[in-house]
Amino acid sequence: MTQNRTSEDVFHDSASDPSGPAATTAAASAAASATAPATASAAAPGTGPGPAAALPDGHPSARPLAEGGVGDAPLLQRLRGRPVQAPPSVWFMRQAGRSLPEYRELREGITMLDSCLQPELAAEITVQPVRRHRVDAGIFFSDIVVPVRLAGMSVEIQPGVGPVIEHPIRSEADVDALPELGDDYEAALAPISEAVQRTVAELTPAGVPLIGFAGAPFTVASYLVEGGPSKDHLRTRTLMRDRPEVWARLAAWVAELSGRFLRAQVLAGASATQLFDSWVGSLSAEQYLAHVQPHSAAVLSRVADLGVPRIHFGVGAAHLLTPMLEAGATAMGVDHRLSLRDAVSALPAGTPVQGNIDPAVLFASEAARQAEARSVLTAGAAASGHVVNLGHGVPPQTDPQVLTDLVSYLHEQPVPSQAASEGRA
Ligand code: 1CP
Repeated sequence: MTQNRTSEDVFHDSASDPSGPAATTAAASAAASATAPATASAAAPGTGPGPAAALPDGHPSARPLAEGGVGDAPLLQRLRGRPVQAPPSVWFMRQAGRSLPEYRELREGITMLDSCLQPELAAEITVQPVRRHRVDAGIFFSDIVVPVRLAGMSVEIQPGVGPVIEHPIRSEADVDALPELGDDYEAALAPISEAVQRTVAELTPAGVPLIGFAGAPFTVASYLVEGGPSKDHLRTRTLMRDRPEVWARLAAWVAELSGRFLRAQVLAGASATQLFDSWVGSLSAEQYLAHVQPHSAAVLSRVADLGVPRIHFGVGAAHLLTPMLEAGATAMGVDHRLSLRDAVSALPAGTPVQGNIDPAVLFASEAARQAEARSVLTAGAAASGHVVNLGHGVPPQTDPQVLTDLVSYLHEQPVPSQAASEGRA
């Protein structure tokens, strides 16, 4: 554990990033000062819906880097679509977890979900990949089914399988019996808030923001209905078609569950959010708009007033990019099946993007990996802001050194100009 080390020991040189506080456009800073209270102006997003930032005093995003906060960290500026003079920003989905030997060591003898609910452990696991790889953000170590457990339902994450629900939700009676999300649920979120507070106490002095996350209603509900991982989500899609009103009650319940989980993380110190709708690609645009988008919008609206960037990510969801943005996201995560260039052209101008290095290159030659990294940087430069990520999570068998080397390679690259990205330079 790190409690005997100061964050300066842990992060030494990254605390004095030579890029310094990032530049903002005149329009973006004018918008920020016009709408946000002085203490939180650095947190106002440049794009997207939502009123002025209302973060608690002392929140890491309420102060700029120069004053010991993270409000203007380059990664956050890029997520707000503001131009930044700084090396590329990068983090990896599933950067915390099984690819790290120090994670496997800490997890010995404790189940996945129990480890998420021990604040000191969850904070340490969140910080591990930041310390090792020098990525530009932490992703909170938790899981999309943690709130299901906190609401009182019986769920386990089985090694090698994923989330397994003891009593799947398949009928109207099952939906009637869903636990109420009252004060008990609020109290149950306390270990999440504590874990976030412990994490940001370590990350903030190094200028590294924490990204909070939640599972979107379709993806979480698909585990609840199927009872575990599923390839085609057939039962869930059948429920949506057969009993749309029952589906709508289930999805609304999940939206409240996930939305409150996400809000607790932001209030406790997370500076950006990501809504994972990993399995939404199995729906048509028509089904998404009718039965899912309003519920995902309900989750995102739970944090809109806090003014932190809201990233929305789905797998195989090229046909849903704009509807997912319109659910109230301010930036879109793109998986590796879609070219980042096509994603940028398909999205409304000014939409920041995140992605999308193919995880397969983590197992290919260094030359192939670096070529993919450069190509993703070039494509991303056509967007108003680009944060580098993989197109999906880090595979457990990844050699951690490959990730560390990829981060340092990315940090050495110039950010290509928009003209170069468009083939004009
Ligand atoms: O014992 C272990 O180490 C279990 C592996 C593991 C880990 C490390 C699971 C089981 N979840 C997590 C943590 C986790 N899950 C994080 C935080 C860490 C990080 O990203 O670095 C996050 C953001 C998630 C989110 C999550 N859980 C998603 C969305 C992202 C994605 O990968 O698409 C999903 C779909 C889950 C469900 C889940 N949890 C775990 C597994 C193996 C799965 C997927 C199972 C399936 O295929 O359905």
